Amino acid sequence: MTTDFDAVVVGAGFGGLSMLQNLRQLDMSVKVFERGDGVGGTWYWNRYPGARCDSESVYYMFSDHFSPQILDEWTWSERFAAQPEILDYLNFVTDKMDLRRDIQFGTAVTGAVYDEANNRWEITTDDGGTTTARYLVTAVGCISTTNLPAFPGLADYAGERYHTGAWPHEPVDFSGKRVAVIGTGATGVQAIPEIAKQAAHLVVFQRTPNYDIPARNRPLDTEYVQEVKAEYPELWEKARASGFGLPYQVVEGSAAEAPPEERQQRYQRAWDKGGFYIGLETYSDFLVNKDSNDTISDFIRSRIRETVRDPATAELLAPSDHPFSTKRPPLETDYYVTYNRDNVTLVDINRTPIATITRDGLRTSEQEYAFDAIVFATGFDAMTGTLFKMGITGRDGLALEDKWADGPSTYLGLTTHGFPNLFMITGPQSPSVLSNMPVAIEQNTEWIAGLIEHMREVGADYSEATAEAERGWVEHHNQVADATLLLGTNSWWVGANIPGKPRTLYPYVGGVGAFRDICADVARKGYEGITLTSRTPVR
Ligand code: NA7
Repeated sequence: MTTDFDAVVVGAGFGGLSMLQNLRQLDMSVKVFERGDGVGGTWYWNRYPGARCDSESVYYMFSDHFSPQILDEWTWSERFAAQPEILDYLNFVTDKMDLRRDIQFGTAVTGAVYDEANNRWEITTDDGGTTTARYLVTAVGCISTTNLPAFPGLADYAGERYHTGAWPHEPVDFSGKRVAVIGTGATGVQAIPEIAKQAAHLVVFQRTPNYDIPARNRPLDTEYVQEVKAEYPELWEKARASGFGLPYQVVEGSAAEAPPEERQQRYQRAWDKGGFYIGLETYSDFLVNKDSNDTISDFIRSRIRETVRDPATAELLAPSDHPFSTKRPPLETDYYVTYNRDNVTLVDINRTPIATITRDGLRTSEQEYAFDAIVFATGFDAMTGTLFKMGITGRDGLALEDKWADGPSTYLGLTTHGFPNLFMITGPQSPSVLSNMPVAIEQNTEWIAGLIEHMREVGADYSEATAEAERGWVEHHNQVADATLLLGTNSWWVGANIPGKPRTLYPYVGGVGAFRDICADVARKGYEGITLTSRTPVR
């Protein structure tokens, strides 16, 4: 069996599939390792009830760059696709492009060490195998290492226990059961209404309320889909040049300076339309102007108070500790109205913290609860958690985890000094989770493939970001982040959900289009900031 490849790619979600396809076009030998037993990444693991994409499905797919044929052949059934349909799509893509034959499933990477003498990466896997490759590309996703907080007593709990990010493959039936959900991020907001429909009683433990926007999901009619398909070339170009990877109509202007009636009308129109339009197509300064942000935050709080019947519950659900969009605003379907059901209770764990998990349920500072099942919707050690678990070690025995002990340091989020020929897809300090993901991913994979092709042309087999270029990128990244309100809010975007994690903005907030231009400029200048040489010894 071959154990040496031109490239090893880790992960077979959107990122891994796109990278494999791009590298194949360069006639490279590629091996993909995927820890799941199928393709899909995030969509393979997150099978909890209600799991759905918050990007509109017609834009949550590979673009015409990847395959115009697939773009034409695939038709989504809903405005926001549910997890099973996205997984079907990714399987469809995999089979259409015959990608499966290069993917080794059920195999996790346990180590990846740069071998300086041979200018190759040595990759070890949990099946005991060792594989070598010139290039190593991580396509491990941004939210792939689950966060299970270390609640005291967790080991003693005797009931059913689930984490939304590692959901069983068999359907879970909550009928007639007493269920707890801990966590009200985008995942909890999707799962809670579905679980409430089944459970005898559901208790939701909330630490921080979010500004949840109505999704207004609906089946897609043929006419609309045909219209979108006809416009795809322009729509994708628009998405690539946009701030957040979506082809929405950017409306410049400050909310704070707008007349109140105009503001109200715009907010209401976008609210009625559903989806992220309210943040993206009304005014453009929510992330940089607190006064503007207050206007939209107030608007959403009013909608929550209108919807939730019990005033005390409504007050708990109305966020006041952070500005809108400084944490990821979830899209909701029946979330707020779920609290009008008789079988649902909301507990504020800021006021009455969870003291311990018990054998039969949990105890807060105020009360004992018994549960048949506890669902942890407690999120992920995002952006760096999975990279650190892989044992990536660069030049001079430097571990990635040590290099980034005080926070990530990258060049364009795609490379990092000291780790030759290592490329990261949607790495920290790239737009990643602040983009509609497929758009960010395609830019990353195309750029990486472009660099490798260029290396061939100039006879190089060694690439490494210079320390100076990296310093420049980190400085720019931080400057852009500092100009926003994002660092002031506790969110997983800044690592606040994981005790001890360095606080810094993990994704790049300068915009998808701006980032694309910067990367294109770097490429045009012969990959400025990256040392390209020939190092492989002649055997
Ligand atoms: P999130 O957004 O990180 O949400 C996790 C939730 O769990 C959130 O409400 C947290 O409260 C809560 N949480 C986390 N740790 C604890 C502890 N220790 N005690 C109590 N509550 C806790 O993860 P999701 O899976 O919902 O969404 C992740 C992304 O997936 C989402 O942003 C989209 O991009 C798709 P907190 O808000 O931290 O106070």
